Amino acid sequence: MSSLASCIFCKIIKGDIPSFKLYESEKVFAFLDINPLSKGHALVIPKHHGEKITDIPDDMLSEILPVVKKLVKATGAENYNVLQNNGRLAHQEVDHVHFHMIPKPNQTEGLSIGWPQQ
Ligand code: D5M
Repeated sequence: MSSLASCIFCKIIKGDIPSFKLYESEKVFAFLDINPLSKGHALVIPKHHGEKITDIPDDMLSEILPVVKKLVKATGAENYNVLQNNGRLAHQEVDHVHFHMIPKPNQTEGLSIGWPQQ
């Protein structure tokens, strides 16, 4: 569990940790994943700090999926995964709610998603 003060994603939102920013609004922030599973792998997060999806106010949550959709369209990907992990056993590493948008390359090159097999 990370507090707001030590949360790396809160630091990214504030600009204290650099990121490749893709989108920002009053409630939502999106940036490239530092450890991408494919080219364009993005993370979309609420600016409100909450660990799991159940910790986020509905008005913030409802603004996230349209941003995920915008990013999918921006990549032009026809195949993609949208993932959201909650808790260590569900492979959540960063304790600030985030949605992964992972474009799937058309070719066999590129990395596959590991989570479902683990
Ligand atoms: O995924 C957490 C994701 O967060 C993982 O794909 C790496 C990414 N990450 C961690 N630190 C950073 C920074 N500093 N910039 C960009 N991306 C980052 P999870 O669903 O919790 O397993």
